[in-house]
Amino acid sequence: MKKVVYTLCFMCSIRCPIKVVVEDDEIVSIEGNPYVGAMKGGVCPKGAAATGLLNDTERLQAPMIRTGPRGSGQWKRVSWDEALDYTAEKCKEIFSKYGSKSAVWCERTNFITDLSKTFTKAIGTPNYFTHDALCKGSVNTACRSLFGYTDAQISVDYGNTKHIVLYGRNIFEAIEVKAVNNLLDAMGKGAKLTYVDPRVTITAAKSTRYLMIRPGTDLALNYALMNVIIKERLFDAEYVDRWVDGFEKLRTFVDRYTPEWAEEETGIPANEIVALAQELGEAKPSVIFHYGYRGANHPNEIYFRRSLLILNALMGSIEAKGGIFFKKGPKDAGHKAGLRNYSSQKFPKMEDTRRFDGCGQDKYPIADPAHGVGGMFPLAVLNEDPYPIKVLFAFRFDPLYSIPDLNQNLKALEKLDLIVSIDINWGGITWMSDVVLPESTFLERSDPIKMFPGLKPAPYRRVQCVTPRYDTKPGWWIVKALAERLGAGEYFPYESIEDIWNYQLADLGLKPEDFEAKGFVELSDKPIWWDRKDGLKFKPPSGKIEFVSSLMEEHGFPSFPPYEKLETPESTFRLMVGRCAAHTHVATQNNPYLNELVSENVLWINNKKAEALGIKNNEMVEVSSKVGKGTLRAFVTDLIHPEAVFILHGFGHQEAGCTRSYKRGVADTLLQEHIMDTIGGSPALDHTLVSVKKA
Ligand SMILES: Nc1nc2c(c(=O)[nH]1)N[C@H]1C(S)=C(S)[C@@H](COP(=O)(O)OP(=O)(O)OC[C@H]3O[C@@H](n4cnc5c(=O)[nH]c(N)nc54)[C@H](O)[C@@H]3O)O[C@H]1N2
Ligand SMILES: Nc1nc2c(c(=O)[nH]1)N[C@H]1C(S)=C(S)[C@@H](COP(=O)(O)OP(=O)(O)OC[C@H]3O[C@@H](n4cnc5c(=O)[nH]c(N)nc54)[C@H](O)[C@@H]3O)O[C@H]1N2
Ligand code: SF4
Ligand SMILES: [Mo]
Repeated sequence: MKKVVYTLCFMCSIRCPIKVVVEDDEIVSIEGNPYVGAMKGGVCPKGAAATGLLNDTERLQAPMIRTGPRGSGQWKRVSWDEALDYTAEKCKEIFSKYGSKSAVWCERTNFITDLSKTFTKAIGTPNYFTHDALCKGSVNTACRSLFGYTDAQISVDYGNTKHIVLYGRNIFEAIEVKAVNNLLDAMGKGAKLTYVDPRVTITAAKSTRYLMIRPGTDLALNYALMNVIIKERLFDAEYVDRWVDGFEKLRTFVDRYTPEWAEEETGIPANEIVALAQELGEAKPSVIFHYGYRGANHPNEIYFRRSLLILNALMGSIEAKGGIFFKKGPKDAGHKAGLRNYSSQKFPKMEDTRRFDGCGQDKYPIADPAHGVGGMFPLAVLNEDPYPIKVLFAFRFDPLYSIPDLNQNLKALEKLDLIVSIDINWGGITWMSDVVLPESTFLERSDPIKMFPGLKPAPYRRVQCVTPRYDTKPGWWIVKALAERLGAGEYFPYESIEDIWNYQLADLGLKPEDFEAKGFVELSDKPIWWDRKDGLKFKPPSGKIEFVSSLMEEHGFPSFPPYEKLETPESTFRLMVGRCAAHTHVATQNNPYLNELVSENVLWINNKKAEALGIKNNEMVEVSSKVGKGTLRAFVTDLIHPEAVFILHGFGHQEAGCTRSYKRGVADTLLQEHIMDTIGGSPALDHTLVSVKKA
């Protein structure tokens, strides 16, 4: 029998709404949800390759307990009861010695995040972190320093923009389907796209203006843009006057950063900078300086992200059509409450609230404690600071390949007494685990409902399309089963996914059946905008956008420290990393279809530099940094700045069970030094210096 299921893709964390056609328990087709116009009926290559994941014989198929040394690939297949009992016994032993705070739960935020938080609170550990700080944590902190909202609470009105500036936000390869379609629509109506990157990406190729910037110098460009915008009075004076606190401080600060000064630092001609500022001034307020997802990632990240948001504020583009907007939730749409959470129940008092990462505490006082600072994990383990960490639960996050300095990560993992991963694939962390608990894939499971705030807030639902192909379980089942064995089952008062949905929806006056027709329920018919004249709701004490941030200054961080010049020593390159349209981070390299599209990474190197080093296109080269080295093929090209080299993230897998991705290319983490933004907590993913020679 044929059926149509409206659900959410999970081949990456964008979670696009999709329509899945199923016949006799097999997937017939996957396309964009037709009720969501911006999907235009399509999905990206990874979404289309979901059946490759579903039917993969090399993915996790049953609970496993390690029998040989860590990383040897020797496993015993066990029942769920055996795996869960074993995990609980080990935990009890370890907790009796070190306390439950010795456990860390890490995850890529997902639809059971509410339940993972419930789990850590119920077992009594303050140690929970998400991928966020390793992704856009510094954007998050920058946003809160200016508006009091996180970056997750703002978004971009691509469809109505007149001019968008992207700094290494390679939107046409690091894809979000709706954003890409909306931006293409705007460009069809004449919107301009300025793209800034040391590398010519697909986005550069589609842009109206491309600026090949010296790596790591974007902040200098932005200070010069501010300089011109203020001197030539190109800003939205009425908006700035009404909504900005600290404008005079900014004016004095950027006075020294002229376009001529920036030309020397960035390599971008001064007249280009002036022309760009003038064009943006004309298009305002329908202008977007995209604040980035992860982007440049140098140690001055927090100031770079702030500079982007400040430029938006100068253009009056915050809460403007074609600019940036605040996402609205159920309350903005007139509801008394939103989805109900399990994690807001009353939990026993924690004996020790010091966190492994010092987030919101001593080490990262203003980074977001809701996500933590994941980069601190290997350091906390190795230095036993602030106390010994002994247990790791890794849920849909791979700390081995997703935190810089792979060798340091390996040492930290070796020091743990118990590693439990809840995943769908073999990967860096699953391969190093003691217990592997396989989750069903997104096509085989239902998940808790998720609220998508936005101009029209709407809860969405992921529903099971087909029966699980192997002995796997959904995350909400696994976390409850673990909690029960650790004496914390009472905080998980559900038996089925329907129980969870009904609990979540109780205050919204909705029922699970309301999601059958389209997969989501819109809480508002019209887009909700706040009134730009008097209705903007900024949260800092001044009630305004704080250029001089009270959050930062109160914690001893200056709002405008002088710009520090960046040198790349003659015989070295900045190692830049990024994504391609065919893969998700470190997770899809072994997918049969996606592996066929892109099966290994190569080293982009500038042709003149390559010539000087005697390196020819396609030859094998050795790349080395202070912390590691690797050998891969060279891609010799004039499409990259001479001071930079580039590799795709996600390759260099060492899991022998994955025959398609095993030892293909080099892991960026192997080469990357563990350098962090000391305020926002994000890793400086593009800052490491490497040298290159013929292999
Ligand atoms: N296909 C695909 N799409 C995805 C994802 C995925 O894994 N695969 N992941 C999603 C997620 S979680 C994220 S965070 C986003 C990431 O989205 P992006 O940040 O757009 O993605 P990256 O590919 O990491 O792009 C980084 C770019 O920054 C450039 N760069 C490096 N150093 C500098 C610099 O100093 N200045 C400037 N201006 N540019 C620099 C690099 O050349 C590279 O092109 O993508 C999302 N979409
Ligand atoms: N060196 C380096 N580090 C980085 C980055 C980089 O470019 N270079 N990028 C950073 C960024 S922007 C991000 S967002 C993070 C991403 O970091 P991660 O979240 O670690 O990366 P992913 O590859 O998305 O997925 C991690 C794991 O989730 C598993 N998984 C996928 N789907 C499911 C599912 O349905 N259920 C379960 N249980 N598991 C699932 C995958 O098999 C994989 O093992 O990495 C950050 N770290
Ligand atoms: S961007 Fe692609 S992989 Fe990610 S959720 Fe959307 S369709 Fe799926
Ligand atoms: Mo990310």
